[in-house]
Amino acid sequence: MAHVTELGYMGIGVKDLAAWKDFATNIVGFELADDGEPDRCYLRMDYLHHRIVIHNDGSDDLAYLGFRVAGAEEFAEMQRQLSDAGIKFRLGSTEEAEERRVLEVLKLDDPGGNPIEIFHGPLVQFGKPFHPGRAMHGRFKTGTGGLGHTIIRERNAEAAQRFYQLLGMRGGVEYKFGRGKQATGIVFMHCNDRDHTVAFGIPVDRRINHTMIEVDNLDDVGMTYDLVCKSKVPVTITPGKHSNDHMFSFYFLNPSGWSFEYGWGARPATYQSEYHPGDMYGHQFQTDAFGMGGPKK
Ligand code: MBD
Ligand code: FE
Repeated sequence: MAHVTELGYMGIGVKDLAAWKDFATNIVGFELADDGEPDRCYLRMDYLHHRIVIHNDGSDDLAYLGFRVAGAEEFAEMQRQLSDAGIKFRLGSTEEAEERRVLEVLKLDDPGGNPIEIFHGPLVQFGKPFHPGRAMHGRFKTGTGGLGHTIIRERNAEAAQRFYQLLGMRGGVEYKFGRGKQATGIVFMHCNDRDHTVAFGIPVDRRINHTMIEVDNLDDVGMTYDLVCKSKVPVTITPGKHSNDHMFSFYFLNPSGWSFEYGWGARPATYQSEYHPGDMYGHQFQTDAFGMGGPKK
């Protein structure tokens, strides 16, 4: 069975491209890359050509998630797997693969209607070392864990879990609130040592709730928190530590109105299920960050 190995890239649509370029470089620390295409620009985190594509399309929402498979064999196997399961997909043209700077790409939708791409062979630019948009103590932690993780909208969590299992991910409920018929849970799916690459099961007002990016130096979380506060960027969830991945992180709003989670210090996936009643400490909601109630004051 072929399986995806990481969230390799994501595309987002934005209303205010100028605000995004400033925010992405001067607040988050991404490197801006512009290939002279009038409708888009790219954000880098490592040697890959890009990790995020910003499309100037006005949507202020997720455009697509790009999941990587190891190579051409796995890419062929994945197509058989999807066909056997009756999942509709489309093989991208040469031009569509080149547009994403990958060797081959498939396009499909997940059960929540989120556009999904499966690819292999990203363009890696070892002649262009990552240069952060503003000073950083360390670097973004991508490696075998990929870009990071993202919480997306799914109306049917069981259908979504089956879909991501078909892509080769594993996982299930890691946060469970309440008991019996009243119980609600959040589902976390992994495909590498990152505890989760996609998660769902909370109400979200658009396709995406947040994307987590990880740094390898705790001081960058502290410095970014100060920078966010000083720049009057809204903090959505205060610094704290998650019970499942042990990430020390905080959340802040981007110019599109969904959040980035900026984290450090995660433990590897446990590869055995366990559940948690909440976080270890901190992580106070400053807004209705998960559509689960107003600010905790
Ligand atoms: C996470 O990364 C997260 O965003 C939430 C809501 C819970 C646990 C881990
Ligand atoms: Fe998260």
